[in-house]
Amino acid sequence: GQKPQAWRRNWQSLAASLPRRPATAHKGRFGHLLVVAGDRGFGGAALLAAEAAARSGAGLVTLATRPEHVAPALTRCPSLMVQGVIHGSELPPLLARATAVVCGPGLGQGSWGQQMLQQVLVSEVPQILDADALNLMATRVPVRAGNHVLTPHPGEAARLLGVSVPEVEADRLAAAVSLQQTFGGTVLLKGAGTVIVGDEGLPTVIDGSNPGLATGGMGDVLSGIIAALLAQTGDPRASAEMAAALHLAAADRASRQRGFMGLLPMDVIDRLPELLGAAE
Ligand code: NPW
Ligand code: AMP
Ligand code: MG
Repeated sequence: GQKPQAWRRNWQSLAASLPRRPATAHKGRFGHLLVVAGDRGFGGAALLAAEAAARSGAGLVTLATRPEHVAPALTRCPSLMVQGVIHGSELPPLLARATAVVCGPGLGQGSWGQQMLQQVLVSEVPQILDADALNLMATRVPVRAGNHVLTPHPGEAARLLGVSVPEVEADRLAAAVSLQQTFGGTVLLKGAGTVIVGDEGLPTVIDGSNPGLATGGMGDVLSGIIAALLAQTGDPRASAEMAAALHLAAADRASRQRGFMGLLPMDVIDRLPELLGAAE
């Protein structure tokens, strides 16, 4: 028969590659994630990514954010280690302790965000680059090929490729492949029928759609999930695939309960542990 252009996958088929948790497990085995996020006005994006990561089994999560977000973040989620940072020079000691880093949710495109992104890009830490990290890459900051996962939505993909959103949407598979060829690493193109492309092998499409996800902050949750799985597995592509399927399965559960309208990122985050637990 004809060769498939892409593998179509769902949560059930991907859950098997999750790391095991033996009875003797301790937090040091499940990675230390650094979340670099949240310029002025976008503290929520940082917190959503960090809390989603904590609910996705990361051993430790440190959030590096604008100092004004420290107190609200600790009030909301005291299991996080929250560091207020002002200059890029404050990041390397935090990066040195991280097994993975996610940079971009609510990062802004000003000098604060640029400094933070520069430090992440020069580090060797496996990294998820999302949102404003991608917007900065599209205009100012060159990315080196390597151990990153890029997670553009169609608007961000269009900026990175220098084309329009309808052009991206007209052939999502081709857009994702083109991004991977240009920037290297693993590329996850968001939206209904999320596409994941790595260095080798066929692309993966995560089957299914959920209009409840079409609201602010849902992408920040996805970044946190991918990053937490990357901190645990060290495998960028498998983490991206599992996370996209898990994010959709959690949204499907939440929307069965509450419907599509008014679904919030926290509703999705709340469903993560039960899905992860059932998959073990
Ligand atoms: P249009 O309108 O269709 O032409 P932006 P952002 C397009 C932070 N956030 N299919 C669409 O274009 C983020 O982390 C903070 C097709 C749309 O106008 C970022 O740092 C929150 N097109 C920052 O805000 C919660 C699609 O892209 C444009 C598409 C800006 O990020 C919200 C929007 O993209 C947010 O996460 C699709 N599926 N999806 C917080 N609580 O702190 C998007 N587009 O201009 O990159 O803005 O995504 O809101
Ligand atoms: P962002 O635009 O960065 O907030 O990301 C939105 C997140 O929700 C991504 O993970 C998208 O794949 C997902 N999403 C948005 N709309 C849909 C949809 N209609 N079906 C499935 N996933 C969606
Ligand atoms: Mg986003």
